[in-house]
Amino acid sequence: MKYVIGHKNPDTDSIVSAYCLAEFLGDGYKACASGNLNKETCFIFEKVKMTPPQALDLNKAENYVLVDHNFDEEMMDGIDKDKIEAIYDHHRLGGLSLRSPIHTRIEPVGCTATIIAKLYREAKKKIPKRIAEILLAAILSDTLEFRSPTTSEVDKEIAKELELIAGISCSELASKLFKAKSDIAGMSIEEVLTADFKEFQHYGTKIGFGVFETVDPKPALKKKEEILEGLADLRKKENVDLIFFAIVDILNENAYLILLSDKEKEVAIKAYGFKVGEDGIMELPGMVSRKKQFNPPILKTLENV
Ligand SMILES: [Mn+2]
Repeated sequence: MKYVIGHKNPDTDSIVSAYCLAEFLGDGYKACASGNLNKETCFIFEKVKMTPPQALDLNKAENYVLVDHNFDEEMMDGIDKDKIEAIYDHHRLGGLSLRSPIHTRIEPVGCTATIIAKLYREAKKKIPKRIAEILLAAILSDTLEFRSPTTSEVDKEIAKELELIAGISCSELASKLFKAKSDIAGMSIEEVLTADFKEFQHYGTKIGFGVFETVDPKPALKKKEEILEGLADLRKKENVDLIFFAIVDILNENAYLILLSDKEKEVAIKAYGFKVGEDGIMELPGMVSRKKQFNPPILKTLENV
């Protein structure tokens, strides 16, 4: 069996794209969960009454198809890179070095699910209703209902088609998804910090960057002290040099960057040019996207040290 698999700490796009691409490719392909599913992902699979992908024994895979990532650091531990046969993604290239040629489909769109929907369209294959609904959910989730600057015209066009097939409007589905996404009840601080946590290396510096997207940042901001303790633990555990955590206010389109120590403060000030408040938090007006807004200035800052 060939496994279709997303990145570590999977988000809705990683799980949905793995599921739908395995469906599209058909016989011989199976979607595999790349970690615990977040509340938003659980919500959408429950809503359409489908069983989400399960974790599988990675050693048993004949081959892998990666979705929604291409960085070494984001791949599941235990993936044999010689067995990667294809990558479908919408992230910048991360310097992956392989021994053999593979298929790649990487496009600068807002969501991997958009690329999966395009595959159906190109093959003139009808998208089943429930597949349309989960693909639409992934697009709304990754683009924050088209608010994120990662959004492309293609995402909007595909979403319109999916709305019709799924029989649900973007605004109705998005508000349900965002409610599920914002719910931190019953989650430990570590779970909140790592639910959407990515690691990467640049010019010899290891960086961890967690994001929590919410329709109401207040409850998370109230937990600032716990978040700082959690970040200190996580920095040690993940052995990263710098650790950042952004609470993203989806509806007001801004972010609160929690800065653990002077090291992070210094880089954040150089990168973004905003002041750090007395509470150690930097407000980032108009910024919501790690891929397009949070990360690139940090990379640039590390290049110029
Ligand atoms: Mn994605």
